[in-house]
Parts: sequence; structure tokens; C-alpha cells
Amino acid sequence: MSKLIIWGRSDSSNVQKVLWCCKELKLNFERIDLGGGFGGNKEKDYLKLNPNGLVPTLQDGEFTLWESNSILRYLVEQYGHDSTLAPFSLKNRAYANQWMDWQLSAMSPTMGPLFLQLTRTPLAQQNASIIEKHLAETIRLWEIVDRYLESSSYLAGNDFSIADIPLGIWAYRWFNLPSNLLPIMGNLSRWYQDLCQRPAYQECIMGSSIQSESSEKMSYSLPSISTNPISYFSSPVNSAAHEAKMAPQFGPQRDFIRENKK
Ligand SMILES: N[C@@H](CCC(=O)N[C@@H](CS)C(=O)NCC(=O)O)C(=O)O
Repeated sequence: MSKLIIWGRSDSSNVQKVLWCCKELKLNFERIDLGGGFGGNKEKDYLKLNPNGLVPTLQDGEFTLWESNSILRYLVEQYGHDSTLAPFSLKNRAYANQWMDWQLSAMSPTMGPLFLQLTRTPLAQQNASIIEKHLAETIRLWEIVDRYLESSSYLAGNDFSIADIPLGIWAYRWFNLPSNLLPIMGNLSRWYQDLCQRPAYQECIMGSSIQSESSEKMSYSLPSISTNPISYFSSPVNSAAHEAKMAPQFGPQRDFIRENKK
């Protein structure tokens, strides 16, 4: 097997997908910081690897690939035949593709701006109308996932698979938003708690990796959530019961939010 190189900063949601997948498959790789505060992604040499100037990019020997979900599919097809990451049946593979495409086309463009507003935009510059609009739409999307998970343990059948990785990244960001913004979704919480038990998820997604490694260089990179996020939501859904249903929270971002809610 040739050497795997992953280009991209570890706090990027799309890079995290690839890191998580490699850990699940127990693949050795080298990761090179790039993008965000590290820069370098618009340099000529990098654009030869990835003409979009975005992260991640995978190099597997002479083979180069970009687009995070395509990288996941490649890794699983190339190295994951013995794992449950490659769904066995045609229908489960189709479900995996459905949720992976939907993450890129629906969840990311909807929840992305909400996440950036709430966690990476200084309070004074947060835009309430963007937050309200994207919060309502993001809730609608997670409700679709929640309903689906009523009759399925995971997104492509009853085993964890490649299908769970792209939305699993966003679930961590979702469940780390202030809990008073999050309606109770029992099936979604159960699925998220299952992900939280996975060592590869704990290592690559939970904890410090959500926070920019280059935070000192990026003025907006640290979470700067509103001290009173409830003001964005006319009918608050916060409750002790809801807190109890949440998966255990980890990492500096959650601590930061807790500190600011005091
Ligand atoms: N559809 C692409 C999106 C890649 C993307 O938007 N990457 C972001 C990071 S999550 C990026 O490179 N942003 C510029 C930067 O980090 O400097 C994929 O899934 O790989």
C-alpha cells in the first residue's frame, strides 16, 4: 500500500470526514495543515493537486483525489471491503449515496451558515435574520433524519457505515450548539450517542479538533456564541428533560458555551 497523504486543517468538517474514515479503517496517513489560518490552499503547487483551492485533498501514491465524499467512497472501496463501512447490499449502498449527497446538497449549505454565525462570528457581527432562517431550516432537515432513524439503527442499515460519516460530522456541531436552540429528537440523539461511543469519532471529531489549530492566527476562529442565544428563538425549547436526552458533551467549544451561559 502506498503512502496516504491528507491535505487540510483538522478543524475543517470536510477534512474531518476523511480523518474519521481513515481511523475507522485503521489506515496510516500523514496529514498536512492547509487552508484557514494556515493558508497555502491558493498556492500554485496546491492548485495542481486541487484546482478548487479547497481542503481536503487525498494523495494515495500517484493518485490524487478531491471532494470529501468522493474520497470516502474511494477509501472504502479500496481499503474497506472487510469492514461494515462498505454497505453490503445494493439498497444500503444506495441509501448511503442518498445521505451523502444530501449532506452536501442540503445539510451543509443550510447548517454551515448557522454554525459559522453562532460559533465563528464575533457577537457584534452576528446576523439574527441569518441565524433564524438557517436555524428553522436546519431543524427541518434534522427532523427528516430523525424520522428515518426511527426504523433504522444507522443511515444505511443496522451497521455503522460510510453513510454515517458526512452527517455524523454535522451532528457533532449540531449537538454542541446551545441546547435551548435544539428541539428534542430522540432517534437522532440515540444515533449521535452511538457515534460518540466510537473511538475514531472521539479522536477525530470530538474534543479539540473542532477548534481551529490555527486559532491564534484567525481572529474569528474561536467560538463566540451569543451569551443570550435564546433571544434568537421566540419559543424556547430548553428543558431539563432535553438536557438529559443530550449525548455527553465534550470539548472546549461546549465548555466555552457553558461558561458563557452562566
Ligand atoms: N465539496 C467540498 C467542499 C470543500 C470545502 O468547502 N472545504 C473548506 C473547508 S471545510 C475549505 O477548503 N475552505 C477554505 C479554507 O479552509 O481555507 C468537499 O466536500 O470536499
